[in-house]
Amino acid sequence: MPATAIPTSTELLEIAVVVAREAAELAARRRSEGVEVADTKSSAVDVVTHTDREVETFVRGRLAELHPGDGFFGEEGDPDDSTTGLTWVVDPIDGTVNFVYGIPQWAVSIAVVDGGPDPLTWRTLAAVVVNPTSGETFTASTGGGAWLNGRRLAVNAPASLELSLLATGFSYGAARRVEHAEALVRVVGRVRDLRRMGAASLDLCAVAAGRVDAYVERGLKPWDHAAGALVAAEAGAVVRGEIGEAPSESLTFVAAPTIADDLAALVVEARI
Ligand code: LIP
Repeated sequence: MPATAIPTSTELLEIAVVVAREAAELAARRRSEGVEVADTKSSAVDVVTHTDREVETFVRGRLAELHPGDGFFGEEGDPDDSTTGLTWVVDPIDGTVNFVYGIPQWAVSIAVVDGGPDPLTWRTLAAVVVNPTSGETFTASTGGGAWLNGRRLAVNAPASLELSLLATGFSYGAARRVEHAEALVRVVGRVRDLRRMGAASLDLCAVAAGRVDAYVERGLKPWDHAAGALVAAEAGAVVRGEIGEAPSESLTFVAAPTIADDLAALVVEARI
């Protein structure tokens, strides 16, 4: 592809899948060798491992080889500005605490967006989320649908909120975790049940795959939701942040269309 050509979403997805699978192999190998925490970030429980940093450096380098001039916006390192209009949004290990504990629910999450590193204004073109432990590769491209290992995905159509399975997550800040838990007390009796699986990208893909009916979390970083949000949207989910906005650190709201309005009302009523 000539360097000046504007790549299609499909071409970008092909690059994302190749790099994400290479990164997933590296991360899985490091997991098998034993994982060490390198540092903490926003709190004593917000950890970063040497593998987080190693995988992000690997992904950054491979994307620069395959698509030079694009921007890079990852969890662990400084952003690179884009000279092409495209920016890669990367969480090298989403579900870091699960990764540290050896819980098989963590992922390499890569999205490519048209625009700069602002989730309120970018347009996601392609996305891949790889769970190395399960061997599952979730993919999506704008208008190209959502897929799991080559199988087309579609969200559930739950008959009511009371029959819906809701996934969520908690902050690394203890006070915010308590607030969210108090709000969930006002929610848990209004839905089928709750699930807290520990990796936002896989939670969003779970909505796409019909494994849960909705996902709501406040405080996510852009790299947590960038890829999974496109997978969920292309599977037919309602995907938004605050009313009329895209997902952001303020709110990530993703739901099967049949319950989206009722869940939105419950989010307000329960003061999530
Ligand atoms: C995590 C998310 C999770 C959220 C955690 C954390 P990380 O991302 O995937 O849904 O509840 O607080 O943000 O830190 O593992 O990349």
